Amino acid sequence: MPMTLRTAQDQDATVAVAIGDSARAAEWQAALIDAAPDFTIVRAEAMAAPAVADFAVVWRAPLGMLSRFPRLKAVLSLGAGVDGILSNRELEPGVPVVRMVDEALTQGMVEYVLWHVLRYQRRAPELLAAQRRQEWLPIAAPLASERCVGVMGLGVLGEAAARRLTAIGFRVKGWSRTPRQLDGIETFSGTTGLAGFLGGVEILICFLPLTPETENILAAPLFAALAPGAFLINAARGEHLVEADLLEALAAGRLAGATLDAFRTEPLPADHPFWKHPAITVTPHVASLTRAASGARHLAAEMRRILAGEAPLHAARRDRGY
Ligand code: NDP
Ligand code: OXD
Repeated sequence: MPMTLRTAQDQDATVAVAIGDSARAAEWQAALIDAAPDFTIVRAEAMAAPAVADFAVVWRAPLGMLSRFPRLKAVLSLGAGVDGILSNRELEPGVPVVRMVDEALTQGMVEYVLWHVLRYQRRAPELLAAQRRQEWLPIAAPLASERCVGVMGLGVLGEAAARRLTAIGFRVKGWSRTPRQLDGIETFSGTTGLAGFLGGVEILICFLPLTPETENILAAPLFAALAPGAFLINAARGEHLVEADLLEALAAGRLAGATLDAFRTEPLPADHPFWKHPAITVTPHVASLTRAASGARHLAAEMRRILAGEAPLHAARRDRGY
């Protein structure tokens, strides 16, 4: 649902927002008015002259959207992942893309991760299945310090999750593209570091951006390199996962369970096998939602920086794809 935002500032910025969800469009419009009271906010579809737009604020930038705005100073993302924007062939080469970085988004993701990691560590799936059978099953759960959690992607979200998991006692390993050093976390990087990272991991969490290098990474060879009976949590993108390989690894017992928040097709089709699989938990891309109030403050601050001739704080790098 597109809308526009017009400022009364010297440069008279106009921003087009498209998120494809009218309820959230109204919420974002209100939040942007609060965050930038000196801006005038208008729905884009009501714009008489889209050619004057300085900024586009979008979720996945539907085709036909960006091409309506030929004079953009930047495209700002409503989500942390910018794959849906960077892959848009209507994005002009010199136009910066700004990522969503927001404390509330990070906190929400950390809570999602704690929920599922603790669920697996405390053997909740087995206990709940026993309850359904009315079976008293006094199984012991290992302590966090006896569990090894692997975090793929040590960016804004992965680092925050890895630190919190370390703080509550888990043994945490992390993997990134370039070398990172994080207190109390064993870190690995690049393709050469992948095997060392995966070895011994009992709960694997994916926080990678979707790029040509990371697409289909959650596949049979990777599952085989984890500790036998490991769990997978994919809070990144559906395209990271080879779905057939997951089903096969679960059937063979190489993986014990998976929690999936993002899918190749969203909403997940009604007849998809993941819905009813006893070892798969499906959540509908809600691991962490961008909060409009704090997200709009971030957007307003980045737009003001650009209007003032400064570089945005959280620009995606097109050369690396995230
Ligand atoms: P960042 O860009 O901050 O971090 C990305 C991390 O992945 C970096 O550590 C980066 O390495 C690493 N990385 C990138 N490419 C590779 C590679 N080829 N090999 C190894 N590591 C790699 O992203 P965020 O933490 O903000 O977000 C991560 C993803 O989470 C988003 O792209 C999005 O897909 C997903 N997401 C999902 C949400 C949901 O509700 N399900 C909500 C928000 C985000 P380096 O440090 O070297 O750059
Ligand atoms: C995402 C988000 O990138 O929701 O998936 O922020």
